[in-house]
Amino acid sequence: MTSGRVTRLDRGWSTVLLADGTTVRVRNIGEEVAVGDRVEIDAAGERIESVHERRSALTRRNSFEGSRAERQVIASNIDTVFIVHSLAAETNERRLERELVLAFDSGADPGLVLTKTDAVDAPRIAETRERLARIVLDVPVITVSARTGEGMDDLRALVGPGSTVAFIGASGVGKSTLVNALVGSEVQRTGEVREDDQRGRHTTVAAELVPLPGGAWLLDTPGLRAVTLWTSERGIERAFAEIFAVAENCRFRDCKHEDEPDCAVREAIGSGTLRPERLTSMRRLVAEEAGVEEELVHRERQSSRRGFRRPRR
Ligand SMILES: Nc1nc2c(ncn2[C@@H]2O[C@H](COP(=O)(O)OP(=O)(O)OP(=O)(O)O)[C@@H](O)[C@H]2O)c(=O)[nH]1
Ligand SMILES: [Mg+2]
Ligand SMILES: [Zn+2]
Repeated sequence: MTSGRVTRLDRGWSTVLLADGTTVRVRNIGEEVAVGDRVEIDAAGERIESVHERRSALTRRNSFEGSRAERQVIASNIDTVFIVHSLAAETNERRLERELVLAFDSGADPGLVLTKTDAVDAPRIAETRERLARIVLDVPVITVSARTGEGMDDLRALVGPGSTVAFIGASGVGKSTLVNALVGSEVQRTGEVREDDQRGRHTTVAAELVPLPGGAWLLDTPGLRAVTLWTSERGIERAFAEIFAVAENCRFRDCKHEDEPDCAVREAIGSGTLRPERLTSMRRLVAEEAGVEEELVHRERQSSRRGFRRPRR
């Protein structure tokens, strides 16, 4: 048996990088495989025999309207997830909140990278940083330009030797360009953004793991059209930590912050120390994850009635 790490997936086939630096393409029969997985390949070198337990996994709900909830592991065994937003485009704060929950839920540490400093002026950078810092709280924020190299050393400093870092974000924000800048060559194809709204064209179509000379790994992902959540471990609590901190002082442990007496969260909103849209966002995300949870429980009941195995989560 040979051990290796999955660097990309194509319809049932995995590309696996082996310890000697060579890659092989093998079938993933029977095993659910994600980019970033550490795997064992069978003696014949034809298929993946087992997948090592994941230290962390970026997991989202993969489904379109009306279809049932399916789990999609975007990438695994990541140490740091960089959430990438472009300073040259309107920053979508609600999207950022979702990405943070996704990142925290993965078990990796998030960082926020604001790209394209060369395309905007200093006041715009300062204003955006300040506005987004109120959402990301203690998460480190760095501003970079892959074009001029500004801030790239700050980013490099967050990529520890031997660690795996992933870049997630909307199409066109500059994820692949960052990966290329860090690697020092054009390993990832990049694409122009539309002039009017700065949207990208989904140039990267599959997650891909790129090894760095220093032993670190970079994971480029396709721009996620929708950041859909799977069931949470602790992501929401961490992404909305300021609300949970205030809620410690609500009279009731299970306070919903609706019409209960002595609700510290409503008081904080009333006095202006907590922004109401944060509570609204949190509720929306809690409801979304509860929906997935409910569907899974429902499905489990149905399948146990039919004598099926419980779906893996
Ligand atoms: N001005 C400027 N443009 C940049 C910078 N980084 C990336 N771009 C441009 O932004 C566009 C999109 O970059 P990509 O790296 O392809 O974006 P992506 O996030 O990988 O997009 P998808 O693969 O579609 O998800 C390209 O035209 C890049 O040249 C930067 O630092 N400054
Ligand atoms: Mg890309
Ligand atoms: Zn309350």
